[in-house]
Amino acid sequence: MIWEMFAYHFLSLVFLAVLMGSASVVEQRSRGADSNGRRYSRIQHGQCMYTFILPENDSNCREGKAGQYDTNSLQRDAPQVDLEFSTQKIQHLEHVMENYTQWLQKIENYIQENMKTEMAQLQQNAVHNHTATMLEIGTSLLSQTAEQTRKLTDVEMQVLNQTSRLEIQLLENSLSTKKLENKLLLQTNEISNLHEKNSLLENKMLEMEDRHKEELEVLRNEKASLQNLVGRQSKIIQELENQLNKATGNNSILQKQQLDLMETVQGLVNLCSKEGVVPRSTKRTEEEKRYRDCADIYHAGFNKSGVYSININNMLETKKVYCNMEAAGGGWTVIQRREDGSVDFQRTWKEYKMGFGSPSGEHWLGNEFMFLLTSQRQYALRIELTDWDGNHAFSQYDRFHLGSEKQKYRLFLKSHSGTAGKQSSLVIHGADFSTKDVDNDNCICKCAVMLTGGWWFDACGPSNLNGMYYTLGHNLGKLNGIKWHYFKGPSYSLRATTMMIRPLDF
Ligand SMILES: [Ca+2]
Repeated sequence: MIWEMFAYHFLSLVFLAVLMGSASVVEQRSRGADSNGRRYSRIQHGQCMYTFILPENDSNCREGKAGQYDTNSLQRDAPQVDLEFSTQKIQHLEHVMENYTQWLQKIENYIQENMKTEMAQLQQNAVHNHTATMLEIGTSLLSQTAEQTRKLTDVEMQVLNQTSRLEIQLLENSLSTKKLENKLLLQTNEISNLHEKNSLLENKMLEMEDRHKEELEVLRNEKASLQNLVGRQSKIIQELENQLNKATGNNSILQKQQLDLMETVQGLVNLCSKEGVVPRSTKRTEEEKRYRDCADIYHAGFNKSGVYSININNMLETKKVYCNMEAAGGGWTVIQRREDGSVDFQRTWKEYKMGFGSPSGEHWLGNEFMFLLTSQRQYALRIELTDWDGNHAFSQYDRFHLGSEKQKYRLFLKSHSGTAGKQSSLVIHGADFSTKDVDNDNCICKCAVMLTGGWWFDACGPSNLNGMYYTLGHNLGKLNGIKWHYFKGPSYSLRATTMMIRPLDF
């Protein structure tokens, strides 16, 4: 019961104690009476002061009911009922009050003591807490500073790295610039060397040009000397040709002498044969004398190609000719033949007039004989050609005869046909005969000199079967070869040719 009461009082006064505890714990107590004679009890607790007005007996105050206690008795003067009773009561109350105050003091003391320990503990705790918080703050500050320092160090490292990189780059740049400078120096040196070389070459070029000029002069001199030589050579050739003509003339004289001898021999044979029997050989010659051409011989029964003798009315002497008895029915008197280049066709007017070569091989029958032959009857002309691939072709004319020497052995033709070109490669309207020494062509130039051989050149015309003989591999691109334009073109030299005539009425 005591503890319960204590707890009650304690709880009811804790608030008051706390209020007082926050201020000064010093307490003063005083009692007295005011100017009206009322008693009071005053308690000074710290800065606060509590005044308790005590009830008192007033003679002017009357009590309504005896023994009834009024709740407002503290604020008005109680009526004077029973003074003794009231004094007793007051004393009792004072006693109680004192008890209360004692209790309060005890509580205060108790509270103070408790408060002291608690305060000490609280202070200690506060100090601990403060120190802990301070420590925490310190540690946090330390950690922050550490982080800051780390960051600073990082930044410093970065700055250092950057600076080192920049330094390296600078070094590299300086190195590259040095290299470039070196290269520039080398190039300038090379350029200067090249300039020197160029100047040397220019000097050499100049020297070479000088030398060339000298050489050119020397060559010109040599050319002039060579031209002189050529002139001399051509003179010598001319002289040789003259000598050769003389020799051929001598040869014909010898042939005549041979014929005379033959005749005398014939006479002697006739004298010897008293019985008048004519030998077979003489009979044959008499028969041969009758033959005007190979057609006659063919008709006489000779159908094998070969060399035969013919006799023309106006001529006393016989002429050896080659008869082609096979081509196109036979009976052809060959007037020209090329087959191997064994005979030179670069001949003079006189040679082409008289004829040259051998009837069994390459030859030209002779313009004079051809004129005589073609004057006795009407003839056709057949020209057979062979190229270097073995191809054969022919051109044929229904009319062929030559003019006299006065007519410059002019060519007369009619009606061309054959396989060696649709057009005639001989000048169909006629042309005079030209040789290297007699120019009768229609050109300002000399066709016979340019194209070689003797031919019926026009200006210079599409044919020349008496040109230079070129062998296989050299026969192309030759304008002065054996040409038959409408068969193989203007610069193809043929392999073989034959010109032969036969009477139109064969
Ligand atoms: Ca001319």
